[in-house]
Amino acid sequence: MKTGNLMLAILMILGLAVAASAMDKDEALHGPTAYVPEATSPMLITGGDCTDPIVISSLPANLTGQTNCGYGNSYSATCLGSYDGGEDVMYRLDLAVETTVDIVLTTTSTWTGMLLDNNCPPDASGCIAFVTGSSGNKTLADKTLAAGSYWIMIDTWPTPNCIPTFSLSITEDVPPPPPPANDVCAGAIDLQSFDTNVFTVDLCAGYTNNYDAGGTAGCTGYTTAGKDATYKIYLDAGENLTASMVSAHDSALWLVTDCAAAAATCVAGADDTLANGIETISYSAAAAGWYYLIIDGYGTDACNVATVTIDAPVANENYQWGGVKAMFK
Ligand SMILES: [Ca+2]
Ligand SMILES: [Ca+2]
Ligand SMILES: [Ca+2]
Ligand SMILES: [Ca+2]
Repeated sequence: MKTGNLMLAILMILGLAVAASAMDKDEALHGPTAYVPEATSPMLITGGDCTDPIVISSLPANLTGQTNCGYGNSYSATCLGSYDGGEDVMYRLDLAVETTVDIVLTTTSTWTGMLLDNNCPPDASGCIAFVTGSSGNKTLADKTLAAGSYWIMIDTWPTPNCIPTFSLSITEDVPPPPPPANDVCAGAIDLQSFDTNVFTVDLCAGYTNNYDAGGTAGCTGYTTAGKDATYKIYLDAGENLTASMVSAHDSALWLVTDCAAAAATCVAGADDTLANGIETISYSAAAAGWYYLIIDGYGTDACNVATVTIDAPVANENYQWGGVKAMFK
């Protein structure tokens, strides 16, 4: 019939237009898509669909010898795009507390996809995360999930219609401990709280690089891109502070009045020697106030155990540094 032919022609043109606009590199590589008939009744196999997922309730989970062949194509309108036309297997991850996880699909199969979502069936768009690709393993890394249940679906862009064998591992990311409080000036340690004027600090023990004295225009003459620790001391106008440090790395130390503008408010700095050299600063307070001593280094993220020696005024009621009780007015 004429109308029928016209409709067919329109559909063909529309189809070609859609195909042309959606054609990307993956599609060009993949070739024709095969169609796996969608499962119309519940799959009577654990993992077959959302009603009976494979439940993972403790971590780490290392599931080897997994497959989705024979699990049916239950879902093909998910955030995986073309990568959900094959058979799919569903996992449910139950978390009792907020957890940061790494999810890794290991397989030699091609055209595989993996999604993570808090809904099942998975959302057509706006999954928590997904990963697809023509080859290789698939990783969803560093996903921080609140307590609750999550679904992981593993599928293919046919062909292949399914993945004969794969491994799924879910491991908890244990974040590194937070840096010491005196990594930044907000947690600077008052020098007069020490019972000695010589102390060590291991700049590699969680400290980070927060402060840079700048380049040639800065008060150390060089950048201080090393990891830094902060100390503070209250000086009256005219009081002197002498500080030195030595470390196996190319160390640097500097004294500032405002850590938020450390380079600009630096009043003394030293980076005159290389590794194992002694750096010394001496400063006579121009005004009363808190001064922040930054124990630092030259190289990017450089660190080591540093030995710091302080000569400074100690309040009369707080005689703690046996050898340095003098006021240097
Ligand atoms: Ca599917
Ligand atoms: Ca720091
Ligand atoms: Ca630094
Ligand atoms: Ca140095």
